[in-house]
Amino acid sequence: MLRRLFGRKEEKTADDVRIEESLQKTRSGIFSQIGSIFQDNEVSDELWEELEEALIVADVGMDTTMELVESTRDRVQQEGVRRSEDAYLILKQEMVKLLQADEELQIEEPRILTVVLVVGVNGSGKTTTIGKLALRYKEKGRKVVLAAGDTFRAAAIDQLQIWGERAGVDVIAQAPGSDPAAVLFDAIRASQESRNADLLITDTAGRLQNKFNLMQELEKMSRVAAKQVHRAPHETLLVLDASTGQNAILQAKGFMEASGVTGIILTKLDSSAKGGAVLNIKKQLGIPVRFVGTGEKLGDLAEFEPVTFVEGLLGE
Ligand SMILES: Nc1nc2c(ncn2[C@@H]2O[C@H](COP(=O)(O)OP(=O)(O)O)[C@@H](O)[C@H]2O)c(=O)[nH]1
Ligand SMILES: [Mg+2]
Repeated sequence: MLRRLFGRKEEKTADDVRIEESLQKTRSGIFSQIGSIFQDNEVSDELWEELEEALIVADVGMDTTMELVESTRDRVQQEGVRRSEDAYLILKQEMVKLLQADEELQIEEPRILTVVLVVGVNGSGKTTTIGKLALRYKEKGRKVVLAAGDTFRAAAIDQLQIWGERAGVDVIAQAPGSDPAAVLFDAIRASQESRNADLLITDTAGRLQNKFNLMQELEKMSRVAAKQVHRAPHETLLVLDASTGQNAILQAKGFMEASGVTGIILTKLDSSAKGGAVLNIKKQLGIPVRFVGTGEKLGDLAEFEPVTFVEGLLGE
């Protein structure tokens, strides 16, 4: 029903299945109770109170919960809805609206070279996700190059090289300790000249112990990209670990101030029961979720789709 309302095809894509399966832990938690709140026949004041409580417990966040309950209740009243089954559908529609991006993802826009920066704290899943993105776009016919911009640790460069090999794409790297902006400069040159690439994805460091330096480093990388390529970086994607729930949102605010984040990649959705936090991200940060990590393997990435996500949480 939700699919039809939003004009989506009924048959599921591989990404739909990945999202649905990775939501299992979240769905079987508090979200399973939301379904039962709507099982009574008639809409009542009690129902709205129970819904509010459940959403807060489900990591949706206070402001977003209030907005969601209010917009759902308003529509239920305006449209004269009585059956809770119909109110449930309205709730789902309001959730989808909350998640929808206002702009297109820039990666697939036609241009000679698209530059993407991937930022986030250590352990959030940056390098892994870059490998997954590389494979995804390579399979879509793009010529992908990776830049090893986390030069702080030798292991980080090696790790990106391993993911590059797995995905079958080139990695541009320099010695540990070199200037990440210089690595990016080289990688842009290489993409434009010898490698003839049209998509450059850049890894970055994530050591929050030295936050000021890190943010300066990221700003410098953005500036270098902008000087060499018109309007670059075209996307700056912040990787957040879904299992950190509300903390992920606080973390994001720090990065947003410095690095002009344009989209969120939420990793480890499969190993978390806190998927409800996704509903809060767009409202709190004004930035859409673009991809979700659904496992540790190369293929475990899905483009974020609000309708699939809401159906995955609350059923179809
Ligand atoms: N279950 C699961 N684990 C993930 C996912 N993405 C990354 N990881 C794991 O998170 C850990 C840190 O990943 P890494 O890419 O090294 O993070 P980085 O420090 O930000 O570059 C690794 O053990 C990954 O296998 C995901 O979507 N699901
Ligand atoms: Mg890394």
